[in-house]
Amino acid sequence: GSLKWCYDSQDPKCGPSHWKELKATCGGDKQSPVNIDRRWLQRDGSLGDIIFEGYDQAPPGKWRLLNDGHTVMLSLESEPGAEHIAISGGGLPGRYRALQLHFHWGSLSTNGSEHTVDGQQLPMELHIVHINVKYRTLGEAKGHPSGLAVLGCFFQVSEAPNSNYNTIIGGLRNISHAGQAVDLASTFRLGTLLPHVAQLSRYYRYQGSLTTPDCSEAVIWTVFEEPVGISREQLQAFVSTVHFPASGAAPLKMTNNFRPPQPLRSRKVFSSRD
Ligand code: B30
Ligand code: ZN
Repeated sequence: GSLKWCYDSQDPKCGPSHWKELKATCGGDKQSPVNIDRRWLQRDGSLGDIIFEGYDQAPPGKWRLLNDGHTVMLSLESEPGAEHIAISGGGLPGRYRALQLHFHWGSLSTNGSEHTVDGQQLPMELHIVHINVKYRTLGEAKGHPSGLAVLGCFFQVSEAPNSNYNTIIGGLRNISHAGQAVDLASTFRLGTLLPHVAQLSRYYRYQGSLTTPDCSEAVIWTVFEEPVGISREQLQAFVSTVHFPASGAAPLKMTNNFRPPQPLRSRKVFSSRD
């Protein structure tokens, strides 16, 4: 797509409040992210454990990390024959294959996430994007309310660095400029990026959209309750290393690449546990 959208930190004239002028869907009734108000959660006993396939093995090939101009993205599409990474269960209507993961972050440790909990923003949020295996392309999946399933993980500042993020963070210096990509030095088990296994059964679930234009309302959202710990220095590596596409003279640091919470309207947010 060639939609001229951006974040306010780049230029308020093309920031999130203007996206609906480019794409009417961005002003729709089922937009993401949302504030998760814990007072209004609806317990859904049918939301059992998510089944993770391939999250436990490091894939044999290389993984490519990309600065796509608005986020840092790791492509997870496996070459034919390679191990497939997928999720199912957890109330999802089928099996979903992993496409990519990416991050949204702030400029201070007090902002950065897209979803908020009781009005509180966390410093960063990871999204792992999956496509319903019954659709062949992203374009096709975007036309269906259960076409995509995104897993969202919050981060919180921890004293100790989180070594599970060393490979990704180590790659950032090579994708400082928009359009740059790097093959990571090593692969790793995707599951190591998630909260502790024992906490993965605690999540929020609601029906929403992509959080960037075209804002397709095609996403079953799963947001884990438990944040992942990451040190201040590791967070700072995102803030200070990666840049938005150069528009003026000096390249602009990639910060605050999050969309603010959108109206919940008639939707409910469900929780898997009390
Ligand atoms: S999110 O998880 O809701 N933030 C896309 C996938 C997930 C989310 C947002 C967008 C997506 O696939 N967008 C269309 C393709 N993108 C590439 C990309 O994956 O993100 C092209 C683009 O935007 O122009 Cu960068
Ligand atoms: Zn995202």
